[in-house]
This record gives sequence, structure tokens and C-alpha cells, in this order.
Amino acid sequence: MTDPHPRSTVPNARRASLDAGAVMTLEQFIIDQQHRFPHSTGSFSRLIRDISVAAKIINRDVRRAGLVDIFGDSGQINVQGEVQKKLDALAHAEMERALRRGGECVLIGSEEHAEAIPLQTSSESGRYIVLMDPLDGSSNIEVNVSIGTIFSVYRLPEGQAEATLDAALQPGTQQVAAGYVVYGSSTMLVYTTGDGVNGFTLDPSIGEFILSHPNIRTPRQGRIYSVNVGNYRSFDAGLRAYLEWVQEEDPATNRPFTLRYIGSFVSDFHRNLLKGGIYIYPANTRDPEGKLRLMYEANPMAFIVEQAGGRATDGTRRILSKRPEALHQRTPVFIGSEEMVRRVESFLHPSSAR
Ligand code: P6P
Repeated sequence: MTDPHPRSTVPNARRASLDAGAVMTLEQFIIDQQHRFPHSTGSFSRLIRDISVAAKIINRDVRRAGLVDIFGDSGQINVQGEVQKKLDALAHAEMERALRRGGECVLIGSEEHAEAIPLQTSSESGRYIVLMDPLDGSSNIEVNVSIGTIFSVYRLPEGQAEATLDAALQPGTQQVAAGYVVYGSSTMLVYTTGDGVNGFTLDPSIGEFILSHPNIRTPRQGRIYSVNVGNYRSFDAGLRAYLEWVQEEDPATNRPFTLRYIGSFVSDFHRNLLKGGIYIYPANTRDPEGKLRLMYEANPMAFIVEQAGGRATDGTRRILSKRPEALHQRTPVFIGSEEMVRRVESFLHPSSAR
């Protein structure tokens, strides 16, 4: 069987050692990647490393959630009006602490804070903006269902001295990196810098993320669809027609498809990325703009899925090309295997169908 994950983004020297069964840590990978871009100053590498440190600490807290009194509500209401879970607040605090300490980030945008957070960094370094959902799917915390962290990285525009919110409101095509951490049966960090997608599994015995999924490519076609069909009656007629189509018996197109919906975007996305599938959170009568946030959920995952050969639209437009107007704006999301996204688009816009 050919390698499902050809190691094109892993430098030859390292690939040889990988083939010999040696492990590559995230630290080594970041250094190798940095050597491949001679102009890089190491600042970007340090930023990715800072995020990975925060991910390890959040992982520790998530794994202890049932044991230490960090369960349940923090009593604070976050900007989303949702009850903020203690772990949400902790995850934000760990990311902010790591980014402040690292000194490469000038501004943070977070689901947990209404306003963007400027970080004081020395003027000669610190040119990056990090937008994040510190803990996505937190309603699953109490029932031990996997959750995740999502991050998106932009560069402070050239010539812009002050890190304002406007500097953060760039289209997704301007991202310099995007990634997520999924706290599941194991903890994985998956990210892209625009040169393919690589997945690292945390080895808790040594506290290192190990390259386990080099050069992830998502299948062009799949059989898994992830959508909250409880909202079926509030969906657009075209989407309802698609949801009828996927249930029809047709061996030639591998139908009926399989419904898998965890209620945790990072987990549904990660499974579909590896196995092929589509995640759908559409506009509906309750959420006229959809539920997911453009800047720190849809854009980073769209960057990743496109780098892995998939597709991400709002049903009409490419997610990455949308011009943001606000930090917490929402967008409908259709994301995953290219052929599956195109198929549902043909139901949403029958007149323009192929
Ligand atoms: P619903 C979690 O709150 C989240 O943002 C995603 O992680 C998840 O896919 C979705 O909302 C679940 O929303 O309305 O289906 O419960």
C-alpha cells in the first residue's frame, strides 16, 4: 500500500531517519522548517513553540478536569453570552501567558474576550497576531467528550507600528500559520505554515509532540457528514435536499453516507480530515450567519483543509477570501473533502450546478 502520507514536507535528511524508525519532535521539525526558509529569523519558530508549550499545559488541565476543582462554570459570562467554563478561562490564560512570555506576539484575539488584547513586546521582535478559540466544544467538558484549541497567525502589516484590531482583521488568505490541538484519546497538534499539513502526537512520557502524521492529505471524496440534523427544519431547502440525497441507497456513489457529529468542531474536523468527510454548520433561522466564528474557527481550519487538498466555503464563497468586519463575526461553514463540498454547493445553488 502506498504511504497515505507521503513525506514531501519532511526534509530528506530527516526523512531518512524517520524511515529508520527514529522520531522527530515538533522542536526538531520547527528547526528543520526554519532552515528551509533562510530569511526566517527564528521569531516565527519561537511563536509556534510558545503555542505548543501552552498546548501541553492546557492538555494537563484538560486531563485533570475531573479530578481538580476546575470543572464547571467559572461564574463569568464570556463575550459569546455563553456560560464560561473554568477550563475555557484557563485555556485562554495559558495561551496568553505563553504568548506574553515568548515576546513574538503583539496582539491576541480570543473567543473568551470581547476586545483584542495588545501585548507589550520589544519593537524589534514581536510581529505576529494570534487569533484563537482557546477551548472549542467546551460544553463537552463535563461529559468527557474530546475538545480542542484552534489558532490562527497573521503578521502585523508592514509599516503598521501599533497593533490594533484593524491589523488583525485580515482575510484568511493572509494567515502565515494555522493549527489546532485536539484533546482526544491522544493529544495531537496539527498545523500548517502554507507548506502542507503535519500532525504531532503528544508523548506524555517525555512531554514532547512527535511527528506522527507527516504531510496530511484529506481524501477528495468521503462518506462521513457532520451536521446537527436537529436543526433540519430551519435549513435552506437546498441543504434539506442534500440531506435527503446522502441517505439514498446508491452503491455506485457509496450512499447512504454515515452521520458522525460529536458537537465539537475540532474533533469532527480532525476525523473528517484523516478519513474524508464534510462538516456543515449552515446559516439557519436561529443563527442567520451560522454559529462558527470566521476569524478563529473557520479561517484557520479552512487554511488547513485547503493545504491538505480539501475545500472550505460558506456555501457560496471561499472562506479564506471573506473580508472580515469584526473579531467575533460568524459565518456558515461547509468544510472537508473537495468533492463533498462541491456536491452540497450544487444542491444549494442548483442553477449553477455542473
Ligand atoms: P450545536 C461548540 O460550541 C461549537 O462551536 C462547535 O465546536 C460544534 O461543532 C458546534 O458548536 C455545536 O453546535 O448547535 O450543534 O450544538
